[in-house]
Amino acid sequence: MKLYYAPGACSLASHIILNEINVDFDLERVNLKTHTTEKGADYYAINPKGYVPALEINPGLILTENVAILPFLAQHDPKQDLIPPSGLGRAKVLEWLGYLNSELHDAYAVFFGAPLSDEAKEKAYAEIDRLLAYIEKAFGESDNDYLVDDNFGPADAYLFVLTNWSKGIGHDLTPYTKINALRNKVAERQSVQIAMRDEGLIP
Ligand SMILES: N[C@@H](CCC(=O)N[C@@H](CS)C(=O)NCC(=O)O)C(=O)O
Repeated sequence: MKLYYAPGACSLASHIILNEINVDFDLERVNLKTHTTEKGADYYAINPKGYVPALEINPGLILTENVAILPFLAQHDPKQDLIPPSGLGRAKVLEWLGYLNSELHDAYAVFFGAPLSDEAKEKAYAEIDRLLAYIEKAFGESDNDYLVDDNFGPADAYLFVLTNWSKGIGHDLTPYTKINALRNKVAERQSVQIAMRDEGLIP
């Protein structure tokens, strides 16, 4: 398998899950400005959507979209801990992935387009806060160690990656004590440390 990624982008969640499942995989960095890969390939020819992540499962067989790639990779976990194979537990993981992808990811993405006025920034921070407040409350009211039950999984990796962006956009994460506790636990995982190091995000 090969993951097309950009350092620190949402593709980091797939990178983390690849490290968790103990498979051989390659990485190829994508320059999202020029849409070329580090090997000089035209990225549009690999993923016509132009964005990361893209997972090459076999030569020429490409899977895109976080909500498809993350459960696909997680189900390859030999211990079957990352995502339940069926039933409500699996649906709960997909429920979180849907929320993170279509709500929280979009709210952060506003900062990665054209520069925002101060007023637009305040509105965008407020939207991120509204979405995080839901997570803080829902997760805080559960007895779970992770977003779904007590097992780390793709939704935790995705939330970790999205909230990593707060610093770069000047958004204050400190009020979210439950989310921060979860983030700290996720950050300690070897899979996360290795992925971040391999993407050049930490020494
Ligand atoms: N719907 C896509 C969105 C992926 C996405 O937004 N990727 C960003 C990085 S986090 C990207 O590549 N942006 C560059 C671009 O759209 O050209 C998914 O969930 O996989």
